[in-house]
Amino acid sequence: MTYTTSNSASEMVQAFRKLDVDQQLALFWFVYKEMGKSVTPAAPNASTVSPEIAQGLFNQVAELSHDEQLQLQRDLASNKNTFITREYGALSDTTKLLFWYYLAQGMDQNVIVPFPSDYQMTEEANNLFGQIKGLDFGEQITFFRNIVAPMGVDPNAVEHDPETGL
Ligand code: 45D
Repeated sequence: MTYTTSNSASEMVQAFRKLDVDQQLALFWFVYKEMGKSVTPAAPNASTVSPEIAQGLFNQVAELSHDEQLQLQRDLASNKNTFITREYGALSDTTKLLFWYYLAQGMDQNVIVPFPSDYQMTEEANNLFGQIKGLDFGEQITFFRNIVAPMGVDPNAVEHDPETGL
C-alpha cells in the first residue's frame, strides 16, 4: 500500500491517540464533515455491521442531556468504565464506526450536543487532519476503524470494578 504522506497508517493512529480527548473528538468531527457525504452506511457489504445495534445504543445516548452526551463521548475516547462504554466495547468494529456516524448525524440534527462553531483545533490535530485527507477512501475507513476499535471498554477484558459495580 502506498500513502501520500510520510507517516504510515499506524503512525497516524498513534498520533491520533496522543491528542487530548477533546482534540480527538474535534478532529473526528472535522473528518465527518469532510467525508460524511461519501459514506453510505446502508452499503450491505460490510458483513460485521449491525445497524439495529448501533441504532439502539444511539437511542440511549439521544435520551441524555447535552452535557451527558459530551461526557459519554469523552468517556469513550478515554476508555472510562461506564455502563454505556461497556456496551460500546461489546460491538464489532464496523458497528462502532456506524455508531459514531449516527452520533455525528445526530449532532448535525441537534439531537446530540452540537459542535461549537468557533472551535479551533491545535496545530498538531490540524496536521493530522491534512494527512487523513491525503488517504484514499478505503484507507480512511481502515484508519477510522482502528481509531474507534479500542475506544470504550471491552467487557471481556476488564476485571469487575467494585467502585462502579460493573
Ligand atoms: O463544546 O456499515 C468539544 C462503510 C469540546 C460501509 C465538543 C461504513 C468543546 C458499511 C470536544 C470540541 C464501510 C462505508 C464540544 C459503514 C465542546 C458500513 C464536542 C463506514 C461540544 C459504517 C465534540 C462508515 C464532539 C464510516 C462531541 C467511514 C465531537 C463512518 C464528536 C465514519 C464527533 C464516521 C463525532 C465518522 C464524529 C464519524 C461524533 C468519521 C464522528 C465521526
